Order: sequence, then C-alpha cells, then structure tokens
Amino acid sequence: MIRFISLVVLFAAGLAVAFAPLPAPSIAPQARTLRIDARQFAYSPSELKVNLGDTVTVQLVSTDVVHGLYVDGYDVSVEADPGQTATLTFVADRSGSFRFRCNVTCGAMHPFMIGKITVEKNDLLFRSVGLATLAVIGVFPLSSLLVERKDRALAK
Ligand SMILES: [Cu+2]
Repeated sequence: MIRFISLVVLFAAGLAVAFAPLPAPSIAPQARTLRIDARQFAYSPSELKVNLGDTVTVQLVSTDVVHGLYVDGYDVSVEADPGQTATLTFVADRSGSFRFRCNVTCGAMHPFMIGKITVEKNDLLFRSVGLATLAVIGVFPLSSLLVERKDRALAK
C-alpha cells in the first residue's frame, strides 16, 4: 500500500514538473521589440538574447550611412537608410547563437560590423530533465511492487 502511495506521489510530481507554471522569465514565447543602433562600424547593442519561439522585431536605426542587418542561420535581413528606422520581424524558431552582420558595404571596416543573437531554449529542456529524473526514481518503487506481487503469487 505504501508503495502504491509512493507511485501516486511520483505520478503527481511528474504532472507538476510537466505542467506547473514556472516563474516569469521562462514562460511562453513573447513578442519582443529590440532596437539596434547601427553606425560605422558597430551595432549597439551588439549582443541580443531572446527565447526560442519569440517573435522578434528588430528596429534597426542607422545613425550615419546606410547599414544593413542580416541574421546568419535565419536568412532574414533589413536595410536602414541614414537617420531612418527599418523594421525586421521574424520568429526565433531555432535555438543557438547566430551572427548578424551588416550586408550593405558601408566603409573600410564593414566586414567587421557584426553582432550576435542568442536564442535560448525555453523551459522544455528543464522539464524533460525533471521528468527523466522522476522516471528513474519511479522505476524503483515500481519494480519492487512487481517483485512483491510475484512473491505473493509464488507464496500461494
Ligand atoms: Cu556595412
């Protein structure tokens, strides 16, 4: 009976790990608007972080000459005229680190005008690790329950 209760407790814990809401930063995908200032020969900020599944809107503001922004791995780009803001929207559906670079020749140091966007996995990873841990723990009461049944059956 105690083993049965421990199984129920484990099952409940599994449900909690799988479905309980987590604190704010790791919640469902959001729409994010990020402003990036572009000037010869840098972006500001040059490093961005979003979560997997976020809808990312980049507002590229050029403060001197024409600049572009191309995101490696996503194959999306935008161009901003001097003093203007250009908008690029995409869904961050691939996790990892991606370079973004200027794709408009803007001067001598143009090839070095790069930045990085990191798309972080959301909480799915942590939930699956939690469930796997519970599954491993759960094997022990389950197996001892089965052994006990078999012992009882043999005793009869
Ligand atoms: Cu450039």
